[in-house]
Amino acid sequence: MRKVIVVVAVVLVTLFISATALTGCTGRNAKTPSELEPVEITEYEGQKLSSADDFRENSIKGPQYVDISSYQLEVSGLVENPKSYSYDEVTSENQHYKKVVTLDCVEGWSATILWEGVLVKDLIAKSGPLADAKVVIFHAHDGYTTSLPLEYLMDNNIIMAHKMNEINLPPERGFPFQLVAESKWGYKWIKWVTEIELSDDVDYRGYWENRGYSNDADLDKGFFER
Ligand SMILES: Nc1nc2c(c(=O)[nH]1)N[C@H]1C(S)=C(S)[C@@H](COP(=O)(O)O)O[C@H]1N2
Ligand SMILES: [Mo]
Repeated sequence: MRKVIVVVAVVLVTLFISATALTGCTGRNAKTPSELEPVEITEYEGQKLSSADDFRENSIKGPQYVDISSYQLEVSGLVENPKSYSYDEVTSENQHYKKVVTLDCVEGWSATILWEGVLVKDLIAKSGPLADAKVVIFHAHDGYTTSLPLEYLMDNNIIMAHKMNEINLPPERGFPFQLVAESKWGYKWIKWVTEIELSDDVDYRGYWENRGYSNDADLDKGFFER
């Protein structure tokens, strides 16, 4: 008999707690405005922007659909502390930066976008680059790779973007992250970034670089190897 009373009491207390929790929750929801899907902006500080739809999708394996619940960004190679971050850790634990930058593809088209994201140099600093590290090799979900000098990334505020024109990157544009490789040809703007690997391999060549495109990829020089 005593057992039955105890069980009944426990059930009642549980019901009471969940009821208050639920009403409390409903009350809060009623007061908090619901976020609507943000809309892509077309102009920023007087400058006309291109749209996320203005890109020619020609990635080596087509658009990648990254499962964000299992996604991890690795910072690896010649660092004191290799790290692995979730999407939320990258975007909530680092200062965000915004900049209008134009992507120029070797095919002759370009797109001017307001990018927003975190600085690659902040992520690298958190892992502590070793003295031998000279190059950063970026890896992507589709197997694509490209590399850039560590110095270029540390001396410039190079953004790894999760937003373009105030919306989250669409899957075709590289969600969760695209490198905004300012002043470099489009093939350095790696999409669907999964790993930032510090290396001493100054001769490393990424996917297009290995197929004849300049490893410097400076916009003001040609894109074929001299
Ligand atoms: N992972 C990955 N990133 C990539 C590519 C790719 O094939 N795979 N293509 C590159 C090239 S050549 C360009 S011009 C830019 C923009 O390509 P998009 O128009 O297909 O978005 O993404 C770059 N980043
Ligand atoms: Mo390109």
